[in-house]
Parts: sequence; structure tokens; C-alpha cells
Amino acid sequence: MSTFDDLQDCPSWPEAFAERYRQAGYWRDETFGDLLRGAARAFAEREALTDGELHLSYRQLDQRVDQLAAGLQRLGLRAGDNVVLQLPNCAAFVEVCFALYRLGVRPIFALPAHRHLEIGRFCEFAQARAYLCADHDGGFDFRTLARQLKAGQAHLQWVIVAGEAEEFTALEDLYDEVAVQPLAVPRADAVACFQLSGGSTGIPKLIPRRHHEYLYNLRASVERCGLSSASVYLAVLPMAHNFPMCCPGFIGALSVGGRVVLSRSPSPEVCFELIEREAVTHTALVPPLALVWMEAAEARGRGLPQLQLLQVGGAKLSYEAARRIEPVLGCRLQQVFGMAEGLICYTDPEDPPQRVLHTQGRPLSPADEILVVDEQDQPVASGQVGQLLTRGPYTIRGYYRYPEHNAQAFTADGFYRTGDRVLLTADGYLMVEGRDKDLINRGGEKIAAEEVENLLLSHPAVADIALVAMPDAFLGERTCAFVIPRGAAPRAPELLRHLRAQGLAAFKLPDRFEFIPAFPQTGVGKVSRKHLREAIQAQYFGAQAEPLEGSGARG
Ligand code: OOB
Repeated sequence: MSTFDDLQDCPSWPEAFAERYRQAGYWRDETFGDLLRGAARAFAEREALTDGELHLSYRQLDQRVDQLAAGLQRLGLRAGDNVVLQLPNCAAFVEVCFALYRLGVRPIFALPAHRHLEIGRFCEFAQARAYLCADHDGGFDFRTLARQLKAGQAHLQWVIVAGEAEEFTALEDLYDEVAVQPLAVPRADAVACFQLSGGSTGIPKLIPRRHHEYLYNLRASVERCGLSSASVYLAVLPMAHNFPMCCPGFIGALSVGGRVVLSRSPSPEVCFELIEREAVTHTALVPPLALVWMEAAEARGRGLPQLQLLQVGGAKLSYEAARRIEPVLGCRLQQVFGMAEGLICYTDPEDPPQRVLHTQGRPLSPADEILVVDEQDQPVASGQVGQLLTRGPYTIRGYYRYPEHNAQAFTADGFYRTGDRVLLTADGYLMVEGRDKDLINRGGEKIAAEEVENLLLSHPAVADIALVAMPDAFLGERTCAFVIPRGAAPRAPELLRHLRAQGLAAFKLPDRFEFIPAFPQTGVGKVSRKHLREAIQAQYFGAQAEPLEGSGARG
């Protein structure tokens, strides 16, 4: 039993598995706080972080983290408390992360794109004691969101703001001059943080990641991706996400004395300059960004030869795009198929091109168990496509406080139902062929159809609605909302306003609306939403639909 969390809230591994993972040396007695302390000892004066004009050595970073931990403890945060953390890519993100880790306070990693609806739900669900955000970012004022939030959340004691805090607590004021010992030292098997599951509905699916297992994920990833103290990692994707955080991500780079360069923008204008100026060796992108970077590199007639490894994942990278990466960008490609729940697959930098271009890699750990099954959970014949189930030393055994969902999302013997359809090659590589879950993958950003549908159903002019994925050459998928109007059809901008007013993240707004008198007949006795969505998709976009070039102006 861990000290800081209740196993009922955060299901864990049965003891026999835990024992096996410890014996094998996967799980060690260490925490994220220890990781930074060790790195600060080993690499004291080396540069750890580069954020614009700000350069922090390992020693400075470690010290600032201690000072901030002292201030957060002085404020009243305690081990086992939950905090919603929403910051753009900046040095404060790294400092806050490690300060919370040292105290045993558990960050819930919100994305910068989340708005009042999502943040409110995270706070409510996790009974968060603090919300930590930037003053503004990307033209949005998070203090406005915080004000709205405070009004409705009794347990939320503090709003901490990086930048101009106004009536809230300024993050800057929490760096105490004298560091103090944390009141409690978190155990290696305690929950370190909560990652978010792609596309959650009304109830957030929070993923409890524990120090020992998440650190194993990290160490093994560092090794697979060849990070060393000579590596320079550019954080482009939002740092809160599992991919740029621990696969191997910025924490991976810090664990071996590498340097982390932060970018607030993923645009090639900003990132190419940073890569050249800072001699960046590793970074991670989602497929649409890789396309944008290739276009920009072609336009300027020069690749990014400094870059040793470009990781691409989060959504399927087409073969056509994969094939162009090395010639156009002049760097090696690594495909990454992963999930915040755990399992990560990587192609190896040394793999023959056919593997790197055609597969999404092989599992990180020799202890990852992979099953490819049919509807009855029976293994499919080798080389056939089926549903991917997985279990292993860094794949969770259950979501936070969600027993009824856990009963469906995991098999009785603890395999996680990924919802992905895959093919396992004879040499143990996975090819992602599709998906069974009602989730739309918009260029790596995950959208639960049901969440958007429920919000639209609350509009008086909407009788029924189905949100489906439409194929798209750039993002892979975009969203199309098929609406059966009640009376005269509402206009698309009105429906978008309705969604925005409820505080929904912009990436979840439908790309297109279609107004239709009735949904197609599904031909099955029971008309579930899932069947409706499939029928609409088949009728309008076809099962093997060609990508719709340039589609998608909202409204
Ligand atoms: C990553 O994590 P999540 O939790 O945002 O999303 C997981 C889901 C997977 O179940 C799969 O449906 C999809 O995203 N996905 C891919 C993919 N990588 C993720 N689908 C096809 N090809 C790929 N390469 O997305 C994530 C976490 C860690 C590392 C990388 C990605």
C-alpha cells in the first residue's frame, strides 16, 4: 500500500507482478525528485534549460525547484493533494513539475488548449486544491478562466499564476529564499502525476502514473532513443503530454545531463532557428507538424542536418510522408506509437528503412505483453488485424476513481483495451490499422465524439447529432457534425458560439456541419450512437474514402 494514495482510487499491479518488475530491475526505489537531485550532482554546471534568454544550469534548476517546493509547502500544499497544472512550454513548467514531485503533490497535466469546461471538470473530479496557470498565452487570458473557476469550486483554495497574477498568488513569490525539507518524502510507488486519457467524455479519465513505473518508461526510452549528455532536446509539443515529457522527452534529456531547449511555438520559423542556433539533436512531432516542417524545409532548400533523430507519433504517419522525412529534413525518423496509459512502441534508429517507414515500432519493454484479439477476445491468426490489448511494467491497471469504466477498459486479468486495431508482424513490430474507440484523432489531438455531441444536444435547434471523423490529407482526420435540426436549421456559426460559450477547447470544435433530415438506417436492431456514426461515415465518406483535399473551413 502506498503512502500517499488510496489503492481504491488508483488501481495498482497485483503483488506478483510488482515483485517480478522489481526483481527484473525495472522498478527501482527512486522518484522524479531524486532524478533531478542526482542529475544536479552529476552535471552541476552544465546547462540544463534554455528558454529564450534564460539559461539554467543543473545546479540552478535544482536550487530553484527546492525554493519553489518550499514556497508551495508554505502556502499549504501537502503530499497527496491534486493540482491542475496548465502552462505553456516554459522554464516554469519544468520547475513546477519537479517542485510538486518533491512534495508528493500530484499535478494533473492539462493541455494549454483546454478551456473552462475541461479545467473545471479536472478540478471538480480530482478535488484539486490549486490551479496553476500562465497569465496569458496564445491570445487567451487564463486569469479570466480562473475567475470563472473559483466561483464554482469550493475545494479550490489557490490559483497560482505565472506572470501578472492580479488578485491571485504569483508563482514568482513562491520561490522562497531558504529551501526547507519537504514534510513528507514521496515513496517510489506513490502516484507522481496524472496524465489525461485521449478524448474523455463528461467524466475525465485521469491516468495515475507512479514514480517507479514512469521512471522505468523514461530510462528505457532514453536508451532506445540514444539520448546522452551530448543530446539537445527541443520541446515543441505541449510539455504536459506524455510524448514530449517522458518518451524520452524533456525529462529523459535531463536524466542524462542533456540540454532542453523550449519552444513556445511549433512553427518552422521559430523551431528551425532554434534547432540551428542551439544545435538541437532530438525532437518529437505529430504527423501534421512533420508535414509543415517538410514543406518549409523544401521551400528554403535546406534540411535540418543537426537533428539526429526526429520522433513522429500521436497519430498515424502515412507511408508517403514517412518516406520523405529523411531526404527532405536530412535526419533520421523514428515512429512512435504510444498512449498516456502506458505502452510505447518505437522503431529503432538502426532498423532497416522498410521497418521505419511501414511500422509503428516494437514495444519498449521485453516485459510488455501484447495480445491482438477479435471481438470475443480470442487471439487472431498471426498477421491478421485485431484489437490491441496490453499489459506490462508501465501500463496502468486502472483509471483514477472510475471503477465502472475500469471494468470495461481492462480485461479481468489486467490487460488494457487500447481501442486500437493493429497487426503484429512476425518480428514483433506493430502496424496501426485503425481504431474501435469512439475517438477522433485530429492530427494527434484526441476528441471524444460523445462529449461534443452532448454539448450540441443542449442547443434548442438541435434534435440529434452525430460527430464523425472525415478523412483529411493534412490532419489525417477532421470532425464533421451531422445535425438533424429541430425546426429551421441553425447556422453553423451559432452552433460554434454555443460550444465556445460552454468553454470547450478550440480543437474540439467541429470542422464542418452538415444538416440532414434523418440519420441513415443502420440495418441492425439496436440503434446505438456508435452504429449511427459508422453508418454516417460509410454513407458520406465511404469506408475507404479518399482524403478530402483542403476540406475543413469551420462553419
Ligand atoms: C499519444 O498518447 P495519447 O494518450 O494522446 O493517445 C493515444 C492514442 C493511441 O491509442 C492511438 O489511438 C493514437 O493515440 N496513436 C497513434 C500513434 N500514436 C498514438 N495512432 C497511430 N499511429 C501512431 N504512431 O498519442 C502518445 C503517447 C506517447 C508517445 C507518443 C504518442
